[in-house]
Amino acid sequence: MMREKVLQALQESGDYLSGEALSALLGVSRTAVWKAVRALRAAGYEIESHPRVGYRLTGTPGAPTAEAVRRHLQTQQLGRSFIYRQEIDSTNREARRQAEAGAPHGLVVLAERQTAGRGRLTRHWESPAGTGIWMSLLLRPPFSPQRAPRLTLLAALAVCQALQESGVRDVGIKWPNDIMIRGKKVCGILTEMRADMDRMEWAVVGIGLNVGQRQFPAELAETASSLYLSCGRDFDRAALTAGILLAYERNYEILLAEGFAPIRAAWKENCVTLGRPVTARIFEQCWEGVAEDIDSEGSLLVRQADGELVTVLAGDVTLRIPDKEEEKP
Ligand code: BTX
Repeated sequence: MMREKVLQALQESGDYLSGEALSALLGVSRTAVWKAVRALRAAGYEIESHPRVGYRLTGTPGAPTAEAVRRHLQTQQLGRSFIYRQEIDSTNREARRQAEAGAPHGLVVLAERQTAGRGRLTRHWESPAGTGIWMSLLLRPPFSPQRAPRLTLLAALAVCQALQESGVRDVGIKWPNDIMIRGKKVCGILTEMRADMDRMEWAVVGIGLNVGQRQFPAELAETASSLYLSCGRDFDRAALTAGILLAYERNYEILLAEGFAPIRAAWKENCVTLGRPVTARIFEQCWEGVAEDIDSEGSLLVRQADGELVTVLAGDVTLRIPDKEEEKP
């Protein structure tokens, strides 16, 4: 359908596309392009148009704008301050800037598109417009920086719970910070902080969840997935954002009131890593064995072939879980 083709071209471009370029690309008249744009707008897509420069996609139905998220929000604090941007370098960077400028605990920064979305170790995080939830939570936790990995585990658990509550099946956590559906990554988490020896000044928990992507760039096609590709349907990103924030706040309150034990138990129930052979690599170091447990700091305990139990800290570790076939002797 012409509507879908115009939408895809605008999504892929992420910038202005002239009516002329669109009509040449799709092999139809400019009137046909304009009609498709009008139909998309009627269906809730926001498309800016300017004489000479052309069309640009600025919003999609179910976009997690501040107003849309507020309609679903049931939290006390998390997301009550909310910054929504069409485009940003990275929501983590913006949340850090806000934190340094004194923004309160609970601020959420969310962008429709990131131009410099980041994973760990400055890896690139693919964040196109109209398809994902790219957001960062600003927290001012009353505990020491050694406890920071817990904030990442909380986020993984919150995303998992919110997805399950939205009817998503087969979702699990790959230690420490990936959410997987049937072996493919749908969400990544990046936690950063400023702290002195015994107190965290702020922590920023960045969550990148693939929701509506119909396809991924070739280099990610094997490893990444979206909710649409895994479940075969669209999700309301605003409702999902509010669901994740509610789940995070609940877990955070449990952590403060009861400690890590109940979080650890819930986390373990949702983990796909435990009980499986893993290779954990961090820079030059490498451990191989069976993932046995996580400890009270959220570190992974790996039982090596010689029987020794090693503790692998979260952070920049890369964890490989061999495919089922590879596990066979
Ligand atoms: P990570 O280092 O575990 O994963 C990064 C790797 O994941 C990349 O090297 C690439 O192979 C793959 N990848 C890149 N983009 C995607 C994607 N959209 N879906 C699946 N796989 C992908 C994970 O780091 C942490 C990601 C956090 C992203 C959020 S988005 C909001 C916030 N702002 C920001 O800049 N980062 C966080």
